[in-house]
Amino acid sequence: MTHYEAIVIGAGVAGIYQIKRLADLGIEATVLEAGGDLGGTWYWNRYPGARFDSESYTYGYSFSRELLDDWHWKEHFSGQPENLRYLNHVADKFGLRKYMQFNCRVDAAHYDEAENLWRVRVNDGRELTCRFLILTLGLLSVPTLPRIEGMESFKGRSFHTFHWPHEPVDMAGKRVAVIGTGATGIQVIGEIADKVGDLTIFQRRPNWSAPLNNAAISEAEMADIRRRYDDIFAACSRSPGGFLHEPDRRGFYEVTAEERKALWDKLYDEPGFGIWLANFREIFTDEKANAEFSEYIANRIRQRVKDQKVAEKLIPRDHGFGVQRVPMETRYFEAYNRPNVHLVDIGETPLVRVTETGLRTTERDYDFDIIVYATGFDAITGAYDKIDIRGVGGLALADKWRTTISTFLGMMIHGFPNLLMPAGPQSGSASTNYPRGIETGVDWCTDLLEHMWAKGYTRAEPTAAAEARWTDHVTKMYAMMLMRKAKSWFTGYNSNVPGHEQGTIRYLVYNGGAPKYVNAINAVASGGYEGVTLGARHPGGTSSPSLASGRS
Ligand code: NA7
Repeated sequence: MTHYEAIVIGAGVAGIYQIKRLADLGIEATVLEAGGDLGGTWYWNRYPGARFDSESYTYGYSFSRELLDDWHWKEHFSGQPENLRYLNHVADKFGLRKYMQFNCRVDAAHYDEAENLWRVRVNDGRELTCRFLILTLGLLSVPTLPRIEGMESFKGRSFHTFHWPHEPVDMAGKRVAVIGTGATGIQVIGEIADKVGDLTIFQRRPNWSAPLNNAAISEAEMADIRRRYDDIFAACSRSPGGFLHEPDRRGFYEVTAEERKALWDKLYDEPGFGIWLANFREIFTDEKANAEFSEYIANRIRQRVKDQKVAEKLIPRDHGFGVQRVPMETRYFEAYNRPNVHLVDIGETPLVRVTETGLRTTERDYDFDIIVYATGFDAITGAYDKIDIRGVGGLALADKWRTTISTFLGMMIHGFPNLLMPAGPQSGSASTNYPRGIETGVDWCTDLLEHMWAKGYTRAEPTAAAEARWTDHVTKMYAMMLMRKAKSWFTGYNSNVPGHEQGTIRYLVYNGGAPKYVNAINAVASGGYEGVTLGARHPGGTSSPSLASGRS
């Protein structure tokens, strides 16, 4: 049996940085990755139009000056192929690939109390053991398909956007259906509308969306960005979302309607999430302020979409702007002005089944060559549910989290010793510019490990009381947010996952903003990890970590 001091599950953005930290410390560790290669989100999501909504230079890792200096982001919002190249560049530059095992899906991870270690079962039949289990599973890594009849019967090609084929898909002249108009559907539709024969969009509920305003980055501009990296990352760490965009601190009601409109006109034409995150803070908390801004965006949609009946269907009625994740778009609304693009409102005429030749709604049959499912993810906890994770006394994590999620700082769980989640549910990473969040989470987890190794501890587990306090804090943060009323993956809603389709709120993300989160976790660390019981399971046992010499 092979033993490691630490096993990291998932070789995405978080797993790559986590193994870098462990490798630098000389710890014997491995990364188990279900995919055929590294990259996580950027390995899987190869659909046309997949790109950052974060400014590229705020998405890259900040840990290495040399890395920052040698990478040239080619676009302000870089696309999937380039993003995957970047992550491969990072792994190669720091020699991380040798620690990674691909095509290794972890089926189970059970805590062995007698030995104080984790037994990890891989789908190739191996059982590995480790002292520390570090889960970097991704927030949106378990795609979900609709539960409609006949999906296997379709004779054309069909795929979820997450499983978009690695080889190019020839769509020229084809009749294509896209189901779903979340961030993904909106990216795909804008990208393929002028490249396919006919495009039919099946929309259940529209989403609020605003222009990405992407542009290329020249050599000179990139040189300037490199000079400003310290300021860029400092700005990200000041902002609630880990972005360059900071809220407008003026009170919504302290300025005139004209001044508000002037800000919105400016933000609408600027790149990225500014329209969402550099807005008045009341947008997120005050129904009236939100309604006024939503109406502003609705008018923008009316101006961009020629057929006013279609425009009205693209305007959300069940939630205001920004209370769900705001998709950023490129030529999305203009797609509906094309004669080859058709909108089907499946809120009115629901999908009934997939047929051999296409889709059937309550109204009629449609024939297609390709069906694209842009139907989202079992977000944030889905990847945890897929592994049979058992803690003290054989308690299944899926059972512990069945009715309410509870964690300590979003990174540890009572009853699951030596299990760390640098970007777990209820952590800051789930609600921020992901790399900014995971660098914080990975550093905190690694600091805890270093503390344990230095002091000779072999077991860490948060107390039930500390976990209850954190979960209560996370829950209270939702109380002031309009977001709590919207059915989206932020609140744990997914119509395709049994148990999550009711829209009963699940407290999955930390809404206090990155600075507050970082203060909270740093206070725990500097206070000697109050709330975490640190101990040596076997008083006589060795505590020194096994170093990277390999030990089988
Ligand atoms: P989302 O944002 O969860 O969107 C999924 C979309 O698919 C949304 O429009 C759903 O409609 C629709 N959907 C889901 N299930 C069905 C069924 N069964 N029938 C019809 N329509 C359905 O996922 P995305 O992939 O777009 O974005 C996820 C994140 O990835 C995004 O936030 C970025 O951070 C990256 P609904 O609104 O539920 O009515």
